[in-house]
Amino acid sequence: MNQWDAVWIDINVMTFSENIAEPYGLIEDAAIAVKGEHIAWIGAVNALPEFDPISTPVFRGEGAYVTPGFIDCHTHLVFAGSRADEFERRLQGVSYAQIAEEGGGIRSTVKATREASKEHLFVQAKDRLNTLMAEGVSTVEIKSGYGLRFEYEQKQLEVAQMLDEHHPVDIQKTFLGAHAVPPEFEGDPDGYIDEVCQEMLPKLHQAGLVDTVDAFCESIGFSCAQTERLFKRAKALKIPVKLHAEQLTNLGGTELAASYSALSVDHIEYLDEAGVKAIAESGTVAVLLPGAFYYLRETQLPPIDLLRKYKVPMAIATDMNPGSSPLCSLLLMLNMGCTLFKLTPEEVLRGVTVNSAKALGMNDRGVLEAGKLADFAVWNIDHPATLAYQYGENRLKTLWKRGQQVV
Ligand code: DI6
Ligand code: FE
Repeated sequence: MNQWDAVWIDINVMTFSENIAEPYGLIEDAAIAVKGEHIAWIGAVNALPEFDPISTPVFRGEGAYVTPGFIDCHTHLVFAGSRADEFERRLQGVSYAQIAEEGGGIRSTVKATREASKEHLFVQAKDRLNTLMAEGVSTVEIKSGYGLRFEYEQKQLEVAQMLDEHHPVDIQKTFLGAHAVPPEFEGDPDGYIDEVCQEMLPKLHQAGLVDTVDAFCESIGFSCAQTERLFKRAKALKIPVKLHAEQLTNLGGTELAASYSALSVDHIEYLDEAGVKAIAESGTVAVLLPGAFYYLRETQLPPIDLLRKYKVPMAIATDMNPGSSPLCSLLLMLNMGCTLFKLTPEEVLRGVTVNSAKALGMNDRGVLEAGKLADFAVWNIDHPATLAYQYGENRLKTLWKRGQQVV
């Protein structure tokens, strides 16, 4: 007889497994058995093997739908300060790029984040993480990039590390030292990239604080040549890369990222067909960020039809940050992905599960199959598309992380 730690019955499971041809990988009237941190068995309830019903807790879902725990694969949620004043200015017609050129934007958050204590950053970031978790999120990527000097980037990444250790949500730590040129290197982006490549990255990596490396490749950020120097260094250290690319203009960062087998390229509103082909070949995930598109009132849509044509996996994330997406809700991104980008509810839900796991290079989660982590969310809904269709009524009943109930 099977010895399991818990069994769920009376549920409909959106597995997103490639082995199940139904939309959403749906198994109706399903059961899930958990052993330790993993799924031991999953399938239709009438095929559930025998187990000891006396010693095993059995949870009844009363017809609820179950998804993999959601994965927010692009956030900047460790930061201090607020940019409400800039919001007011932008509403008066000043552009995001103009504010950045005047030394505001990212730089104003850098100032506040440098001044903040680790404890302050931790408490604020923990609240944001709790907000995401209350909507079914169980894995989050967090970028640095508001320190821009070794000691401050280290502080930000250490806070991300503390969250990973002390919060149930799993964290991937991304070094985004090449987010903006800091005041110390004003007018000398190449000098700053030298510092990033020769000092910051190797030391932070050695301290165990860097899971992946990212850069802001943009007219108001870093050039392709500068980005490539960083990618070369990351490759030498065997750290996977990803890139903020073609957000405001097309610089060709996506092709560069593809040539370094990047995990993902993110934003990509201005991506062209050559870029889409390049990531189709490199297996790079397209991370779409509808919150930043909405908040910046962008009008250029990402090339969704081309991404579909070349079968590029698409992920959706919050980009949670104080400047271009102060929106701490992945459920809202599901709705925006459909309304703004015309994605289907199934596409956006794949975008926060199976494809966002791919974007993080994690193959132990994002789908519900035997052997994967027992990370799953139980929803009080009667149709899978409800999660994308409506917003504001949070239908999460419970969230299970590595087999333990966390919400
Ligand atoms: N792109 C973004 O959307 C964020 N960073 C980036 O490289 C914006 C960050 C900010 O404005 O603070
Ligand atoms: Fe971002």
